[in-house]
Amino acid sequence: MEVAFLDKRLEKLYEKVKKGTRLSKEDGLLLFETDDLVSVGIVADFVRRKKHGKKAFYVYNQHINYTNICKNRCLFCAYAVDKGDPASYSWNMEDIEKRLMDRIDEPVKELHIVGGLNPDQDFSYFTNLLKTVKKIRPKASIKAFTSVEIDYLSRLSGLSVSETVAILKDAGLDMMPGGGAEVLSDRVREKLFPKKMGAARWLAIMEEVHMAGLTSNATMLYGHIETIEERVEHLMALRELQDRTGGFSAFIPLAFHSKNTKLHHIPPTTAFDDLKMVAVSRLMLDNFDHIKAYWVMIGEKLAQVALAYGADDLDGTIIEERITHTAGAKSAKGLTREEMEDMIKGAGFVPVERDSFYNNVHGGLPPQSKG
Ligand code: V47
Ligand code: SF4
Repeated sequence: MEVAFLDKRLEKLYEKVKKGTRLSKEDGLLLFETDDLVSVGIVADFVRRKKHGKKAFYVYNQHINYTNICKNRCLFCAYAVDKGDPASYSWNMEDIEKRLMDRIDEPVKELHIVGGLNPDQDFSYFTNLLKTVKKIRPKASIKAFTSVEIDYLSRLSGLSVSETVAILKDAGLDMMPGGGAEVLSDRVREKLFPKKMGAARWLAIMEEVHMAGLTSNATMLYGHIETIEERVEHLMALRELQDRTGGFSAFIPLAFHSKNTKLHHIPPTTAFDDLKMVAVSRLMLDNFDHIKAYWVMIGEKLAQVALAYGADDLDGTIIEERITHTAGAKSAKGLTREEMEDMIKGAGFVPVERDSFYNNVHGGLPPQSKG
């Protein structure tokens, strides 16, 4: 089918995409620069439909943020506080058990567990945490600890990354979330997260994690001080690593929320930019299976639209999201399975409830036919 694009430069790019030719850095820059969002969306939707047809995935999940004490204190983070702050908390195993038991009657398939770097928690805290969760929820997968936490744990234990991962796997770790990457740029790091690991280390840890047999996601925090070029370089660095390891599962663009952060002067991202980010990610990350539209950050309604701009996954039901809501997110704190499915159907797609590894948890049947 012939498509007339407003920005004629995108026609050539569409031809490349149809032939399966990898997009270059210049293509990435053009995709971000152009105002012709609809055409970018058409190209991204072509790829999305080729990979997933009308399927749109979601997971029934629960978040556990075990502590908000963090020694890194990144400037964009509203969630972390210092030790001794009246708002600080750190959950012990009884607290974790209680959180899990509060929702034990729900069909949770994935536990998403991340927290700050709290110097009072030793290595055994993390293995106990995994074992506690596995004991209470043996059938759910544990997606836990970002690259930043793995790096920290390897230092705490004095073991290599692969040895650390092997111990965590033994204790119940199934896969890793994609946080902590922020923008893979030393310039941005120096300005916004000087105490946290930089691009080279984030990528090196991910590579070792993949080599040790765990899969992970990847993210990019956008909408603050990063340039378009830095966004493209970030996507290309992920693509290059994925070529070598194949260990990334999904990519999640994270829209910056500035409320209660040191960067509160930065306005929210626009719907235009949010859709652009999803679509360009879909196009540049040709070797990633999944692109998530994280409804918590871009809102439920825009997440529906994002399904037609390259996204194939809306993440999860959640309920207790803290990181983005502390920074001013206006989205719900959680959604029911029915709400998730209505969102997807309302956007013209077919909901697939998945586990952490994108298996259909209903074995190919829609959930309502399983009673
Ligand atoms: O690492 C911190 C980011 C991440 C803010 O892998 C902020 O499935 C916006 O990584 N505004 C945590 N973002 C969230 C995350 C994630 C979420 C959903 C799914 C998955 C997955 C991963 O949130 C942090 C940081 O990059 N973040 N502060 C803020 N103010
Ligand atoms: Fe700590 Fe993560 Fe917040 Fe940075 S983003 S301050 S590492 S919790």
